Amino acid sequence: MRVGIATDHGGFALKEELMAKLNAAGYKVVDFGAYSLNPHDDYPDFVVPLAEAVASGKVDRGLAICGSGVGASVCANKVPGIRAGLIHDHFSARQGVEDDHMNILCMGGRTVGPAVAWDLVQTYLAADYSQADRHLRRLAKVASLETQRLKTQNASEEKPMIDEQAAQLSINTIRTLSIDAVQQAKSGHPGTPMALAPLVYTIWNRVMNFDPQDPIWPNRDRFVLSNGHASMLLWSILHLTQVQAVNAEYERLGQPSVTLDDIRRFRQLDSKAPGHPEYHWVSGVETTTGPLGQGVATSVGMALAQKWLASRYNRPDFNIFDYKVYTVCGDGCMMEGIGSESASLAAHLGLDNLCWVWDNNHITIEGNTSMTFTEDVAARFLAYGWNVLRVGDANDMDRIEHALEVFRQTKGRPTFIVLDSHIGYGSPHKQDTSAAHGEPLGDDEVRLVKRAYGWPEDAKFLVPDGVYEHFAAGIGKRGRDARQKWTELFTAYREKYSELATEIEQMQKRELPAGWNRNLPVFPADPKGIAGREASGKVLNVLAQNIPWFFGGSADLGPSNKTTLTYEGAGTFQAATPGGKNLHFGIREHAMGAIVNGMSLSKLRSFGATFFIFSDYARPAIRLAALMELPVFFAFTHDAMGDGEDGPTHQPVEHLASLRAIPGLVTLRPADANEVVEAYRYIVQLRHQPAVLALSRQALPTLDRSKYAPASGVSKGAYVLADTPGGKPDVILIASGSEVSLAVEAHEKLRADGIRSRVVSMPSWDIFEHQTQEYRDSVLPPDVTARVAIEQASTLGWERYVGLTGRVIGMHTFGASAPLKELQRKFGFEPSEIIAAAKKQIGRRAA
Ligand SMILES: Cc1ncc(C[n+]2csc(CCOP(=O)(O)OP(=O)(O)O)c2C)c(N)n1
Repeated sequence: MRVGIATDHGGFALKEELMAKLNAAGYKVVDFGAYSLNPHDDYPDFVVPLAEAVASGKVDRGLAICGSGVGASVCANKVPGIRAGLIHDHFSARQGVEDDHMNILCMGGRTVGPAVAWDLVQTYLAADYSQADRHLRRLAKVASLETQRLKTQNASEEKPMIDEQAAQLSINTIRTLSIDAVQQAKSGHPGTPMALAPLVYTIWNRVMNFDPQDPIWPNRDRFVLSNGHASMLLWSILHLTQVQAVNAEYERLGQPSVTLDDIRRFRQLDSKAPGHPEYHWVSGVETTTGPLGQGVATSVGMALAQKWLASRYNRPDFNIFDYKVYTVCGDGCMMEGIGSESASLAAHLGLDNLCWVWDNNHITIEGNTSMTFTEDVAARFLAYGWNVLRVGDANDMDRIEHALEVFRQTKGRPTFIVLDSHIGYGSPHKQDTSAAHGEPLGDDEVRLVKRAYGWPEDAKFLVPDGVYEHFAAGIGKRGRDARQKWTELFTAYREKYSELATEIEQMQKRELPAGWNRNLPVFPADPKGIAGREASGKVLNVLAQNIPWFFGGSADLGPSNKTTLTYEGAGTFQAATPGGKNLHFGIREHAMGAIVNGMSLSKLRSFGATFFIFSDYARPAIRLAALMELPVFFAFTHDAMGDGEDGPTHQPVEHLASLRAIPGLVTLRPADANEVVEAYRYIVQLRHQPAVLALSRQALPTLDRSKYAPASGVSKGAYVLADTPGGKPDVILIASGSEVSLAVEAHEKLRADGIRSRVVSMPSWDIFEHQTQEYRDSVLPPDVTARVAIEQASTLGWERYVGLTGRVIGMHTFGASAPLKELQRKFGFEPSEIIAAAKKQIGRRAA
């Protein structure tokens, strides 16, 4: 028997005790809340959903509790089909069922103790309706009261009934498009779209403020599909709502972003319905998802951005930014660590504009989650501080809508909705099995499913008459009205706050404000110099003042990374101070990466920071930044052996090679303070590329730029820093970061020995690779093959620049725990080693 239970604060403790006992006794218990003890909650919010579930047969019997039990019984009895009784004694608990067919037992949480309550519950659940004539007669009279009332109601509610049919038709269209697309592609994930179509329908057509005509309207509500493998949900809804395509220049193209033909060509080359949602490829996709957990974490960044934008730009009567973020996720997102990291931070920051809906279907690829995932997820989110709601039936749109309404009303914390669903809903042989997760249903099963939906069995990619119109009348109209209202509001705002309006417009196009580069420091020559991270801190503080929407923070290493914005008024971002520009991510590097991405997707210029070694922890998000072409950046300090005594756990070796391997990511390792400035100058002007800065922990000599070439060469990725006048060099020394000054020292000694050497500072392979062949040849003349590269990192890939016969002084092992000087000696990062290598190279050529 399925037993539903609900209470407000008045019976919270009793409910918990009864649930434990019911579970132990083998009943299937559905908990309708409350999920936490909140003295301000209201019993109808829990009792009515329970009563509706009893009335519709979703649960067999109900238990409703409030302080006295009176309120619970009064409101339960308002629901048609409910016969609720407030019972305090054993006799009535039995009699109420046998005579009056009672289907909800109400109790007072403050009037019966747990032992009596358990006795009442057992008695009530054990009893059966007697069906004696006189009781049937009496109940028939009671029922006729309800029938009369329903008749009058239905007469005045004819239109919603039609809407209900159109809604169902639309939902089944999403389902069948998904099924057909996966079947045609012979790959993909049909089960989750079949289950979640009502959710996505409800969010889009009933709730979200999103104008399909303008999918980049700045104040649109955001929808993130974190379980990206269910992409057919997104392609179906983008198509049915006729979301319009936009190009990279933010122009509307006057054509749908996803056509029916794209859906027919799901997962095929050039289709706008690829395997997973891809930002930058399909308009209307808010972020690229697929690696589970990235979407939920990215949505935290979007919500954080809204809070900051509202704080800076909203004014009395001008709610320029008040968008909400709706995120759909599955078990995978809940299992991944990044989901936990970001959920923890979202609650700490009180992001009440953020709603995650968890598809609680108990199925992943390998089977039932009972194998791997048995924690109480709702309790976990309660412990984080989220507002936790449950919708016990993924097909119940009213309850979904109600939960989303509760989200919109909830202040001070994000909302987590547990949505109980059936993967592969409607499939006679595959529903609730992992077979529905990631493979086509098969032709025969598709027919059976369509039959179950009341769909023409042979129809493929069918969009029935009226479906487009239904969406146009729902989200189409609501979104258009909302955007028009906002546009008018923004016009008035521009009149009154023109400077702020200009900022918003520039930000939206990823432009920089005038004077963004004023006061950038110039560092005088200094043999002692300063650390890369120190120089970076100074530059960051200038840029953050020049560019209002430029900010970020560190994963608890701000004082080491030197990323703290220290100027007056910079502030700290917290729930109570959402205008602050210093973010504290806590020790959550992976979430930091995704949050920085989410902020950038909301058009902020965002950055994150940690030690370079821990870039590994953020790497999947950095990779997505590159895939999405987002201009985020990461200030990674302690870039090599400079960590010295911390030892090999803290000394990056393979990280440069690994990040250089990410397509589109700009990796920069500046050699001195002025190169740091130039690196930032380059990065800040990027509009569609992420960047990583590898910065030294230790002081590096500030090179004398009157003697050596200017640091502006950084913008070319590599440049001739020091040369021997009068012709071709005998040997080229190529270095990055802290090794450049060693190369310069070696160069000076070689020169003194009459050897013509050239030093090339190469802070960025990526940028250098984008220069003309002519420029590259001018820096690294092809006929000078005596070459030495010096970099405190894995040598992997350096043969590209030194050739197969060149020498690379780099790392072939992990580092060690010792003072830097000793490590430099041990691993050969000394001028003498470079000189010896250079001479050998020249000798090899001569030989
Ligand atoms: C980080 C990551 N690991 C593994 C996968 C491969 N993968 C795709 S879907 C999936 C199962 C996800 O289960 P769930 O989130 O419950 O989705 P549902 O089965 O409900 O569709 C896995 C392991 C992935 N996409 N991302």
